[in-house]
Amino acid sequence: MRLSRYFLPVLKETPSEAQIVSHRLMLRAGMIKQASAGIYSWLPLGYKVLRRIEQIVHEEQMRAGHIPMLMPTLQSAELWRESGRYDDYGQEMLRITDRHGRDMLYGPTNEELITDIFRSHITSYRDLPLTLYHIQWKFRDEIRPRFGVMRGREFLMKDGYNFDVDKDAALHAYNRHLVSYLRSYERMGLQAIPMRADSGPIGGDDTHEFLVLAETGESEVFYDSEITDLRFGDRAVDYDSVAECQAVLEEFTSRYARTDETHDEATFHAQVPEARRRSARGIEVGQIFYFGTKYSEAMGAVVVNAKGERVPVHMGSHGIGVSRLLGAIIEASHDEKGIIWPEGVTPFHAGIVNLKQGDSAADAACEGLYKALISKGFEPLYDDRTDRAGAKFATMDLIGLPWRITVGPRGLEKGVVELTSRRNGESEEMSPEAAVDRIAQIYG
Ligand code: P5A
Repeated sequence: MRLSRYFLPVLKETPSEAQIVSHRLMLRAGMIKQASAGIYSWLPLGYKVLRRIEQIVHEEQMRAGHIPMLMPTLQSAELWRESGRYDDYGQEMLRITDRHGRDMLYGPTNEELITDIFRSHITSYRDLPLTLYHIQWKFRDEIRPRFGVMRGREFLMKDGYNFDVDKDAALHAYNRHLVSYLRSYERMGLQAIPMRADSGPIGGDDTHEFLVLAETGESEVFYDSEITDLRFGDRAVDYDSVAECQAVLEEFTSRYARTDETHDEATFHAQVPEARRRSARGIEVGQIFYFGTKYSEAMGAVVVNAKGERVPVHMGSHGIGVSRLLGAIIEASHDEKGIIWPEGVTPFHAGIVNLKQGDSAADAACEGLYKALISKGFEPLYDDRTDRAGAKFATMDLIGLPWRITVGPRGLEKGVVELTSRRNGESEEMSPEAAVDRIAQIYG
């Protein structure tokens, strides 16, 4: 993309309505624009990162054997009356009446809709296990939408639903989700810690929230500091292996880590030596639930098991806050100049800054780099405007591309350009060809 032809409405001023750094930076970097309270338009740069996060989520869900689909945003109130949640959900639910006077709602989650799909088509344990998921907009009429995309009213969620013949099989699905979530967050450059939590309106007793530690997080958390040393890393887990998935669950959840809803001071003291006790704040970027037969019993989602008995199907649901993740990543990765995107989610792989637009050698070298990167499958953002160098650097720092290639007539006389890391500011001179190779290596 050439910046002269892109739509990147960066703001010079710090927007006064934004209280936390990720919200400020998303507005300043021209990623989002508020449409109304808690509802945002995703401008091109923000949309690009959103799509990259979605892509990682899709890849990791499919790797775990979960099946993508798409359900609508608007749902009929009937299904929610069947489960009993129509009244329970209260004012958070946006209720709509259509022209025929039918009660509709903008889905805050999809347990009812997916259970209805399941009961219409599946009657035998032979069709299980089954996990379906989608990435779709949700609406919750939050009383205090704030912090930009962190607590929106309209927000993008990946929500997945497992259907299993009994509790053991459903707990394996729970563990599989935990493993796939650990992998997903690490690919986004985040450490998200599973913590025992409360299940709220979704239901069930088994639930973990995934929290990214950050001062601006809305949740208060208590944990054993040893947990922050755990990394999922590159390990290959067989998602069909009950033992392997269970081992990961045990490794990541055996130490004390709870949100304030389930925190118990006496247990904390009994289990964790004082030097390792931590209390902090965290951003909830996902949550997994096992709720057994709560919905299947209420809605008649029944299968015939191997013994020929009709049993309600065991279920769980599993959510990732896709749009919230942009805020969480920025909270975890920024400096005073702007965002620092982890390579896994960056909107462009590298920025190209032409220090002297109009200089024939600089222009030609930038064009060469731009085309070479594209031909290798990368997306560069080429700042081909006539602005002064300082302004170009400030924009690149603000929007946070992890790598910048700077091209100027003086360097070119020696046959070099400069490759700079956004994270540590270190620069290295090299030939344009070597810069392209280095980018290829980094993203290899
Ligand atoms: C799990 C999937 C559920 O709704 N039903 C389907 C279950 N879980 S949840 O914890 O309530 O939401 C899942 C994740 O969505 C994000 N989230 C939000 N993001 C932005 N703004 C909001 N108002 C908001 N509410 C929830 C969180 O990341 C949460 O973990």
